Amino acid sequence: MSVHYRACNLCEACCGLEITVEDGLIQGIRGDRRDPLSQGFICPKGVALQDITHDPDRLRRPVRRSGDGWEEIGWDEAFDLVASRLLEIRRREGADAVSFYLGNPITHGWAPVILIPLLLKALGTRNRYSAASVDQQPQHLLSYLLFGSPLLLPVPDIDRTDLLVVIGGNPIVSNGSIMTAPDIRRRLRSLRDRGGRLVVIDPRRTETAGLADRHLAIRPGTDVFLLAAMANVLFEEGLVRPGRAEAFVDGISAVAAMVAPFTPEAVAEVTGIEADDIRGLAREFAPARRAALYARLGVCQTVYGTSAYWLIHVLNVLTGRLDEVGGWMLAEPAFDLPVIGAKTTDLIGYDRWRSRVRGIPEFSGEFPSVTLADEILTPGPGRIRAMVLVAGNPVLTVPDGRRVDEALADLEFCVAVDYYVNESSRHADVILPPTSALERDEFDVVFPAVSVRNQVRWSPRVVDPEPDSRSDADILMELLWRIEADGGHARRARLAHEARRRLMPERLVDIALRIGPWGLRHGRSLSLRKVRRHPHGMDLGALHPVLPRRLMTADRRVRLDHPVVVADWPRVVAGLGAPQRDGLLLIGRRHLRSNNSWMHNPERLVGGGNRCSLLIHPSDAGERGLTSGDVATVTSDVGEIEVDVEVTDEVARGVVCMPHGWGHGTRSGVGWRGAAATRGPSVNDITDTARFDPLSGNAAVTALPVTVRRADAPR
Ligand SMILES: Nc1nc2c(c(=O)[nH]1)N[C@H]1C(S)=C(S)[C@@H](COP(=O)(O)OP(=O)(O)OC[C@H]3O[C@@H](n4cnc5c(=O)[nH]c(N)nc54)[C@H](O)[C@@H]3O)O[C@H]1N2
Ligand SMILES: Nc1nc2c(c(=O)[nH]1)N[C@H]1C(S)=C(S)[C@@H](COP(=O)(O)OP(=O)(O)OC[C@H]3O[C@@H](n4cnc5c(=O)[nH]c(N)nc54)[C@H](O)[C@@H]3O)O[C@H]1N2
Ligand code: SF4
Ligand SMILES: [Mo]
Repeated sequence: MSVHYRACNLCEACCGLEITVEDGLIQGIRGDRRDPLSQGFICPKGVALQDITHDPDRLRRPVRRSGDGWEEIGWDEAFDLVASRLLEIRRREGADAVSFYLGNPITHGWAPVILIPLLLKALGTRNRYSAASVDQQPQHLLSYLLFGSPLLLPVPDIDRTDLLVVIGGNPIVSNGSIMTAPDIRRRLRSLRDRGGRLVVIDPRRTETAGLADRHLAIRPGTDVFLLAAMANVLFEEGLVRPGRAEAFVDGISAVAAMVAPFTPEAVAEVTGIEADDIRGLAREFAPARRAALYARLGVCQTVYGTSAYWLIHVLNVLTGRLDEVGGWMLAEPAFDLPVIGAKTTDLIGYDRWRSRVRGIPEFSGEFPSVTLADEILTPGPGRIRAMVLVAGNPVLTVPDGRRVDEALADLEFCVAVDYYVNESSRHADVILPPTSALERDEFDVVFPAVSVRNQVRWSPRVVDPEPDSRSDADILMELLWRIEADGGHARRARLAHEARRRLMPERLVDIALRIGPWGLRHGRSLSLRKVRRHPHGMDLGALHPVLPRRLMTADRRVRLDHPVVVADWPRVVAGLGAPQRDGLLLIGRRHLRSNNSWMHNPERLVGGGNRCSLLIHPSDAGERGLTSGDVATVTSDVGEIEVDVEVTDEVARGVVCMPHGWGHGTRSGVGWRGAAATRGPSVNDITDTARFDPLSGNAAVTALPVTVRRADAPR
């Protein structure tokens, strides 16, 4: 029996795990009490890593499509086949004919983060898509525009604040997002124990709202108006005090003019929040000794995603929270990806080119996922003919999933780097399955950049991978050199490959740590060796002010009235006066035992409260003759689905709510048998690719206009 310590890599909380192993089999997983950040906290998904590791439904060898089934093939044969098909299509149809879709788990491992940019460069394709454009692209875009790097993402200094306003996030369930703060419940409780306050703005009385001093049930999709009105009050009432930020922030007076039309009275009706409450919130927020406004998906996944999230920055800046203790702070990670990333890749930029079919701007070298199916299905030069799917499931996670399904089926060639035959990888010609998380050494290069305390850790593997298996790193490196070898560069490509193998990950991580902010070059002495001496993770302390030093804009200043935001502002102003549609607005939700589309296979995670159901307010249900347990038909402009109903006043009137990532049973040929036996549709079968934030390209999956009726009622 041996005991191992490492970080959980399933979500952004990165909790410390204590894992007991006997004869190569995991016996149990608990929270690591000696982890300085998570202090023993764990959620049910962390425990279920055991099931993922030993899941018999997981692929362990490459498979190739044969007839209507799969046949196992050797790794070399698989790599050669994939590389030759991708290269043949590139030669025939051009570089943009080969496309990538990168799923959420790619950020939970060093290998995809470091290697995929190299692969994209080698392939030379502009057709790159990721889960980020159904998620947080407004945040990255604003960090790029305001601070100069998409990864300079401020987080609320939750452990030291006196007032936290959470807008469109449910950290008690999501465990925090773009905010690595394990055991959020403990942190929010201690905020209240020290006399602080928590305010939640959300159309649903969420689990986080349950802990709050105040919950405001906003009408979905209208945060931009509420936030603009709060800024308006600050200007009107002389509450603007940017403090130290005044020295490096420009454009504050221009912002005053932008928010002028948004008086609390002007927005009260559309937001469903009374003018007095809006004033009260601004008046409470501005003078608080330490305060932060934090927002996530509910704000990003709207047609005003960038403008609304911009106002989160604006309000934090106007009240002197940016870069201040207890406010809106930036981490300084030991592996400084925000700086290294912005300096070493040519991916970073905005609107340098536009998508072929719908003319949507690229951001960071990506097009938004709302246009992926268009680029596959619309004929013409530059059309996507081959896809590389890495750790994603766009059929269930991208709007209008039925069309994504159709598009993937239409490809000439598709390869998936994934260990499940999911609703998307079932379209692949070849699947390359990596080892699972606990079978690989890991070093997190992403989440320390959004952590509420500076921290670093090396996570050694816990169980040995099966013989003849490959990690994500192995797979991506093998594909990379084969692509680089194209056109007679075989020798050079092999040499580069061998150099990368020697460098990654240990030496690369060590170098990055030594030259990074906590390394030798800065008079501190962090190295990989030192980090490895801390098996429970290394706490580098509370966040400290880093601005303007860490700004990466050309003039090292923040332009608050950024022209990109200003140019789109008339749309926001017009939106305030636009007529409202009849019907209901659909929002999403997450469950503690779910993880997007991919953790529904372990039995211990599904069932009970974790199910795909439609929440509807008693009055709305009554009007439609619906009671809990009935099946409802939910119809959008795109299509309809049938879903079990739960009547609850947890959602406001006019709002219905269901989770995404389900619908495994409605599509044939998937390999996760447990998931396939679950009930409920994919909400993305009715979400709409026409609804997106035109600045960042982010999908607007929340506030979807729908109608609801009993499934057995006449149309
Ligand atoms: N309607 C609606 N749609 C949404 C959302 C919503 O709130 N509402 N949320 C959006 C958000 S925030 C996100 S992030 C996306 C997620 O969208 P995706 O990233 O497309 O979907 P996931 O379910 O995260 O897919 C995970 C896949 O990665 C595989 N995987 C897991 N670990 C590894 C690994 O270590 N290596 C490899 N190679 N593969 C691995 C799993 O087997 C699974 O097949 O969904 C988005 N879609
Ligand atoms: N257990 C679990 N944890 C997860 C995940 C998971 O699937 N399961 N997914 C992970 C991923 S990929 C991500 S990106 C994060 C997301 O992290 P969060 O953003 O915290 O996650 P959500 O629970 O989707 O929270 C969004 C909240 O916005 C609210 N909302 C919807 N529309 C609006 C609106 O128009 N305005 C306002 N103000 N609120 C609105 C919803 O009711 C919901 O409470 O969670 C991560 N953690
Ligand atoms: S909250 Fe759960 S899934 Fe997220 S890191 Fe912690 S144990 Fe893992
Ligand atoms: Mo996400």
